[in-house]
Amino acid sequence: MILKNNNPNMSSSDDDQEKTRKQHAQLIKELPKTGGWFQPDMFLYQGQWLIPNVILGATLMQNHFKHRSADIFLSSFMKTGTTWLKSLMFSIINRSRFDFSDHPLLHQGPQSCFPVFDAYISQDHAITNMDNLPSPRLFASHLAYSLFPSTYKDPSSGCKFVYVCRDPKDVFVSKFHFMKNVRPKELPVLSINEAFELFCEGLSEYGPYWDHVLGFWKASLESPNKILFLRYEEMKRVPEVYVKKLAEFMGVPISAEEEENGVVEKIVELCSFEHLKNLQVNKTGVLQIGSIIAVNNHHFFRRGEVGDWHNHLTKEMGAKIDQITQDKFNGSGLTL
Ligand code: PAP
Repeated sequence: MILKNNNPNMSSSDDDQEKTRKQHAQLIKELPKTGGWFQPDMFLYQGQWLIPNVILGATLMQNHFKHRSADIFLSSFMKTGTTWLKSLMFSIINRSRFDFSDHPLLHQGPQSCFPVFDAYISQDHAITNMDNLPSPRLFASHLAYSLFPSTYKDPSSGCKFVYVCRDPKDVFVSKFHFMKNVRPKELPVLSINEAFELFCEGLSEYGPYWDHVLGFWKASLESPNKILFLRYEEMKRVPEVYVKKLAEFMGVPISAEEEENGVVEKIVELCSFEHLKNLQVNKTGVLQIGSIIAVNNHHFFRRGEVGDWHNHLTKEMGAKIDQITQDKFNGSGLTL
């Protein structure tokens, strides 16, 4: 069953949204399912493995979300650098509003900078609340490119995506550790070997990983002004370059005067892994992700390194992921 994709610019009443929620309950019953990493079940919805609440989020977006030309989605697969990008994008766009020495990031942490769209949209009144947010609105999402409404993706809409990808070996290791911390105790333990096989088969939330990346990669080739495609490893190497790129892409380029005043370095420092990890809010705070799950902020800051997979995977496991990556990306022009 495919839910009807209405024009997201049409106004949508609570009744219409209620209809989508009811259809969603029926939809879930009809989708292929398998065991989840964070919940008992995940379901294959339009090519992506998702938990029910996120499928509801996707269908609400497809049917009721009213986009604006200034909207920017931070899109990513899980564990590819979302928290970092959130901090960077928030501090870049708000750099003249806040003093670096008394910045909201210091007190609230990156997670509260802007909504985790996939979970937030299904909450009561979320669509109305999003309608009331000032432009430019920033949202973070792990949804695949193919799930976004065509009206949002149309180059004439003006809406943008910032996409960040990462070496899948490090993504797997990061996701495995995160899962160990938040997987409900009632579920059987998922060993690293079992999780590895599932990840390689594409069976993990928001997976398959490679399809997720390819979706945004291909779209970024077609519309480079609409989709900024970034790599975590490159950003770690030269973060200053990417602060400038992000600012340019978001329509708020860094001026020569700002550069002279060290604004780029201040943003890099504010958002650095070491700085954020050691803030009190990120040591003790808790993120409530929709009604689904509450996660301690410190779980979003583990190692923040390139190549940590060497400490957790065998050479053979690394080679297996590399081979899948090579096969999947063959002919796409994409290398990681
Ligand atoms: P999410 O999908 O749950 O939102 P996400 O933020 O995308 O997670 O990824 C978390 C990873 O980014 C963690 O990687 P690790 O497990 O390999 O350590 C986390 O440590 C890393 N990370 C968080 N903040 C930063 C940062 N400021 N700079 C670099 N890496 C970061």
